[in-house]
Amino acid sequence: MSVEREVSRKALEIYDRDLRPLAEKLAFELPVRAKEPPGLPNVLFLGNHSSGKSSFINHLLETDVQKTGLAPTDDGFTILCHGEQKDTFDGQTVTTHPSLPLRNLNRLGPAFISRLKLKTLPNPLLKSFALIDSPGMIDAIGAANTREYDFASGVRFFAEKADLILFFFDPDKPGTTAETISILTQTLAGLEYKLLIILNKVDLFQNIRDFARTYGTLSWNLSKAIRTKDIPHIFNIYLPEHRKSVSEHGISSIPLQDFDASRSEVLEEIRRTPTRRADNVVSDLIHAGRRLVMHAKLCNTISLDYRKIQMKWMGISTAVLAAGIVSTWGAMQIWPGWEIASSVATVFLLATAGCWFWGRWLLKQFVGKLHEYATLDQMFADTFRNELALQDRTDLNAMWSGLKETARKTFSVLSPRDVPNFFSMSRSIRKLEHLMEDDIPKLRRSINQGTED
Ligand SMILES: Nc1nc2c(ncn2[C@@H]2O[C@H](COP(=O)(O)OP(=O)(O)O)[C@@H](O)[C@H]2O)c(=O)[nH]1
Ligand SMILES: [Mg+2]
Repeated sequence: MSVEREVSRKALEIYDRDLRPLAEKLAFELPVRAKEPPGLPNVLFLGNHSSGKSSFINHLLETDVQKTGLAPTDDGFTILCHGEQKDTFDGQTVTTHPSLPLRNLNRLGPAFISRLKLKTLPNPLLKSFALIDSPGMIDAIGAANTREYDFASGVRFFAEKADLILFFFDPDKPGTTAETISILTQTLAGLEYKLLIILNKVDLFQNIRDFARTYGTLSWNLSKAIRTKDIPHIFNIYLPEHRKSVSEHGISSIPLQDFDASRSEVLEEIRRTPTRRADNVVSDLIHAGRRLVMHAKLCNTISLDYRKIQMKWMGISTAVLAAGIVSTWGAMQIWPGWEIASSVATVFLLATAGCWFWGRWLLKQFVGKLHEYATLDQMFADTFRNELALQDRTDLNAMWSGLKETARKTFSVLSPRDVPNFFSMSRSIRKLEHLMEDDIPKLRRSINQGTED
């Protein structure tokens, strides 16, 4: 545990010393882990509604603490942690509790908080990690109508803090709901290293062909949604206490012994959560660093483009003004007196003002367009033209899809004028890249040495 604490301390130091100053200048939001004390290791349960998240929690804790059922039972998140007594607290208590590092949750709004619950129970497992149950995902159209809070932001908040994320699917909806896909592609982009994919309720398959078909569909959907090199391993499980009896089916289902082993592996992964912590702290730091580098490079491109327009129109205005001065002087030489010269001067002054205002208008248009995804996509393509031309950089594209919204928010509060100049930005970026290649891997090695000792 002391290695873990030491790694957390060093990671926080790097956040504060190397990442935060640049992040603040560029209105970039660092992950929650960088802002708050780490708190207890925790496991986040995500997935379609009625895929068995709450049932799995009950199975793990060997008690019926969470409500389960086929109809959507929950519309908010529930945190389960250790307490001497079984108790339930509301969201307000959770966010204001001094020993729970969850104050930042307040920014998700009152609708989110009013649906948040904290349950304590005297289960020894919960002494070493907390569990977070989430409301099931639904189709986008339904989601927009029924949820009064930003579900994706809630998921992102807990996912950044989590040490393990279990993503549940069931034979009914193997990855096809719109909300599931968008959470996987956007909200969890870059956090795949803590993700375990679970196909639950395998007892519902009546034969191997059904199982193979669903497994194939799920893999296919995942390959499109999770854009990492390797497709994550899928754990196929069922919960014995919910198993449909053979007589209910009328037909015998597939042999289930093998899936018992798979369930044990998942349970083992959950029990290992505390030891994943130190590794995750470093992975989070790398993830945050990479995002910040990408964001900084993008800011650099945008600020350069902005300054190009600015310089161009300042240059044109100055040239017109200079031409005006020369022409006025020339006019005075040819037609002595002010009569003609003043008209020439007026024409040129108006032309200068015209150019100046035109430049201002173009800059305003440029800033306005930064709220559009298409413009940001173009800026991303310009920034990483070389990298993207050389090979298929799925990783860059995936990171970009998770960062796009942040970039859009940034440029609603940050003017390209306020981005530090090109040289200072390039220096900061180089320093960060060095940190990612050198200092942080060293930190990772220190964990391995620490655990070997
Ligand atoms: N056949 C079968 N049913 C399950 C299994 N796990 C959960 N269920 C059922 O699925 C329904 C939804 O479960 P629940 O835990 O509420 O899903 P949640 O919405 O993801 O939390 C409940 O009626 C459970 O009885 C399983 O492994 N096999
Ligand atoms: Mg549930």
